[in-house]
Amino acid sequence: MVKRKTLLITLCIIMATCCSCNPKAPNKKNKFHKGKHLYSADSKQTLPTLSHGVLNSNENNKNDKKLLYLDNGTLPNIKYSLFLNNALIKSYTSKEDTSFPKKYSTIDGILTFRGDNLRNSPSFGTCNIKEEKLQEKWHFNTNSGTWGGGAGWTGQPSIVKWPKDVLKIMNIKDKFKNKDNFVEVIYASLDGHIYFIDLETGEETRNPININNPIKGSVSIDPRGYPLLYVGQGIPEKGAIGYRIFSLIDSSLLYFIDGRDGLALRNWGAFDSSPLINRKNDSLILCGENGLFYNIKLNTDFKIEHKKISIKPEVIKYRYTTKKTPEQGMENSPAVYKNLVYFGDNSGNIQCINLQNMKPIWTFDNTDDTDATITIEEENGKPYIYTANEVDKQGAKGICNLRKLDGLTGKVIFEKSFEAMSLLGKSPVNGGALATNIIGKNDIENLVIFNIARYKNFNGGILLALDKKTGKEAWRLEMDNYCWSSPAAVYTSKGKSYIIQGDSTGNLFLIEGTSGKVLHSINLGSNIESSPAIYENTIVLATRWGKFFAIKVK
Ligand SMILES: [Ca+2]
Ligand SMILES: [Ca+2]
Repeated sequence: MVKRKTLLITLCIIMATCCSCNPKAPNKKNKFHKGKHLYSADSKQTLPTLSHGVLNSNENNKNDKKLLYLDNGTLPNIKYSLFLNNALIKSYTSKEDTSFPKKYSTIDGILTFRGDNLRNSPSFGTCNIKEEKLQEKWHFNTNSGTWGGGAGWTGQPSIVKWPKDVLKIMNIKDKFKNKDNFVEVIYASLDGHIYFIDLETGEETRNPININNPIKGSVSIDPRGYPLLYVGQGIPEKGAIGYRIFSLIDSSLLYFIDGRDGLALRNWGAFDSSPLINRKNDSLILCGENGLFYNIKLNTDFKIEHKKISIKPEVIKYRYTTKKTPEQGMENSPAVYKNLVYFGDNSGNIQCINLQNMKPIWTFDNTDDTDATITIEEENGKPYIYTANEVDKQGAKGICNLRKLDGLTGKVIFEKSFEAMSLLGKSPVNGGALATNIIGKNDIENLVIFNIARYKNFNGGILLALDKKTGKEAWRLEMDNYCWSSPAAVYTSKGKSYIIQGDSTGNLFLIEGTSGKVLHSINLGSNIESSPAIYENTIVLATRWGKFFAIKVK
């Protein structure tokens, strides 16, 4: 999902197709059994049997592209297959509780895209705001490769306050190891490097890691505070394309997932998706642009006293087709509630999968390409999800639907439709929703806030606040320039909300959360596609052309 070149490459792979604009009701009704932690569509589900181990494994069938029809009768719209370490398996059950812990991370900071498994926490801590102004604190110049530098879409950094004992054993410069309240920014660039920067000063804290290929997605850092970095590759230039896990003790590569996978139904190996790591059961989940969903038992062995970390992954791959999969692949980041994972795909399917047995629970036709990450909120012990689609397969004009769905059934709670445009052609730049929404907290706890690109006019956009219960519009901010960058909310200790929003001409806005009123803006010089991560009063984000910025909210 980078403009120009990426989409050129992607265009060679995709088939131009016209999808139905009519949203459909969810496919199926399933009975749900609410246990202590687990939700299941399968009343006979038994726990536990074995850990990430082979269940009913049959032949080693690496090249078999025939799909098993596992959920006979319950989900006629989806066919899927499961592979464990590349062997086809008939079914799977984890012996462990696969639900995510309520608190995503044990350490301070922003460790994955939008901060946690609900994908609704891009800001850490509270913001002390007096003047209601934005001010540059520092900027950092990246290199520039064929794709430029800085960061693209989704391009969010991680911001990490390391545990002291872990800080000691990593290859960080000594002055930072001994610095009080040291917080490290870890930022992957379109120039092919992952940079390490002191949040306070903008100085480099260690040598960059170079993967020699442009990175578009957002890095993840292990939520246990382990020195592990997870990063996807956006474009193939040198060598294989795929997903990498590095040790941050010595910057060594521990593991590589080859995105061009004989089991996949699409021969495109990029990863814009940012994974989630379940610290309770040592597993990682990730979406691939090859159409595979990965559930990986990491088998992490961290011996801090020996300054050693290793992983020994066991990989489950989930492959599927629906009646609506002209284009395979996922570019958004999986969102999780307990043991239920949600993601959208390039064809506009949304699905919910039970991590306990890797069975799909429901699918939903979300109209068009869905790259914006789904967000989740629990209401009365039940998950609800928010999602919005692009205008892509629909053509130069189409409908962007903002939706709230019941997370257990896929049933529509509300749906609001807006006309939007898209740039087609050899270098398409899509409109509709590319930005991930905000589910409001504190003084905007009644609101969900979406951004629609190319609304009303071709270059324009709109930031829209809707009532969470009804979908009724609470306020709107029509914008001269569209936004792919996700809005992010910060809150004062008293619970007053402010929205941070970057646009495609480099404007960064500070907006009052309750009213949508622009309070201040600064211009960073070029297109902001990246989404911000915010640590207390400091926003970190990038422009497409060569710069990372730390911006203070005063
Ligand atoms: Ca897409
Ligand atoms: Ca698209």
